[in-house]
Parts: sequence; C-alpha cells; structure tokens
Amino acid sequence: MNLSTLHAELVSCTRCPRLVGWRERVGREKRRAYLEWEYWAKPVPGFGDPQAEILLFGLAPGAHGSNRTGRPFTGDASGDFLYPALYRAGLANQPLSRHRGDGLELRHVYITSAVRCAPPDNKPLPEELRNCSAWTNRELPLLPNVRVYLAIGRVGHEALLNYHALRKSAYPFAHGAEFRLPEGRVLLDTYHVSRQNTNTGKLTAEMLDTVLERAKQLAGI
Ligand code: DU
Ligand code: SF4
Repeated sequence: MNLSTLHAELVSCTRCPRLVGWRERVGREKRRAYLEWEYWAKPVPGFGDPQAEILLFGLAPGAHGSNRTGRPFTGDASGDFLYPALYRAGLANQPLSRHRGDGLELRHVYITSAVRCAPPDNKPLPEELRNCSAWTNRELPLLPNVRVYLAIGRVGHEALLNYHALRKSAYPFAHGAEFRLPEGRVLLDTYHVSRQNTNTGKLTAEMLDTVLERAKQLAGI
C-alpha cells in the first residue's frame, strides 16, 4: 500500500451518509462564482511530499474550496492564507493555489485532515470523526519521515491525540503550544487558518510564520 493506492480507495468512501449528501448537494447547487465548475464532491485525498518531515493536520474540506477542487486548502480563503505562508517558509514552490493542475508542489510538508468530506457549517459529528479516523490510521503510517505534527485548529489537534491514544486533558490545544509526544514526535498547534480567524486578526500572517519556522527547526529543515 502506498499513498496513491490509498487515495484511489479513499475517493469512493461513502461511510458518512450525512457528509455524502452534503458534499454532493454543495456540488450540485454550487456557488454563483463557480457555476462553470464541476465540483469534486468526493473525499479529498491528502497532498504534498510523501517524504515530508512535517504533517499539517486540518479539520475538513471547505464546501466551495477543496470540495470543489479536490485538493486540500485549494480554492478558498483558508488556502489563500496558508499556501502563501508555506511559500514564504520555503515549503511550497508557489504561493498560489487555485486548482489541481496549477503546478503547486510542497517540499517537506504533507497536508491531510480529520475528516475528508466537507461537513455542514465546518462541523463534523463525533461519529464522522470516528469514521474518518480509520483513514487517518491508514494514511499516517505511509508517511515514514514525519517528525513534527502541526495541527491547524483544535479539531485536528484532537484527532492527532486520538490517533496516538493520548488524553485531551494532558495536551490542551493552544495557539503556539508545543508538546513532545511519548513516541518522540512533536505536536505544534496553530489557530485554524479560516477566514473567521484571519479576518479578525485572531491569526495573523506573522503568527503563522512563527509557528512554521518552529516546525522547520524541530524537523531539522
Ligand atoms: O505524481 P506525483 O509525483 O506522485 O505527485 C502527485 C502530487 O503530489 C502532485 O500534484 C504534486 C504533489 N507533490 C508535492 O507536492 N510534493 C512532492 O514532493 C511530491 C509530490
Ligand atoms: Fe469516508 Fe471520511 Fe468522507 Fe466519512 S468523512 S465518508 S469516513 S472519507
């Protein structure tokens, strides 16, 4: 099993009925600006460098972002904040991320998320998080060089703790927090890159740059 074969299997997952309904409905109804698009409307596979030392772990696909384009953080405000930061850090070959054929490549970084189908209001149910953890359990072992986890938001943080069977109370989420996990990897946290956080100044570009520099330092990049 490698990442490509895992992703080929993932894209036909229908385990969460509510999310299957939602991802397809959003793809039918579309947003006005994207009427010409054929939405992806399927589970969104992880993306990036298979030899990554840093794993970015998010929440879920955005309804009109990666649920439209089929690549994490591609085509919405969250990606417009995240990818330029990865580019500034030397971890992406370009700041722009528009569609799967845009030439974007990551170095040292791989991106996936706690659930792989867009949820209504960006809020997966506990059962959906449990369902999709089965994919996390299969995907993370295929990334042999990961030394640093960067959780993008609390839900990603908790899914990573769950993956390692660690208790939330011992590892409280906080922007900039840094935890050495028992098996040796380091878990870093950032507030989520959602428009809600970046427009209000809760998460600034400088704050994200600082966390990414720390991730690189810990990963020896
Ligand atoms: O075809 P491939 O080399 O397996 O790459 C698939 C996909 O992964 C491509 O869109 C670029 C991305 N990628 C990357 O971002 N960084 C890498 O180091 C290798 C592949
Ligand atoms: Fe499958 Fe995960 Fe999508 Fe649920 S969220 S349908 S488990 S890919």
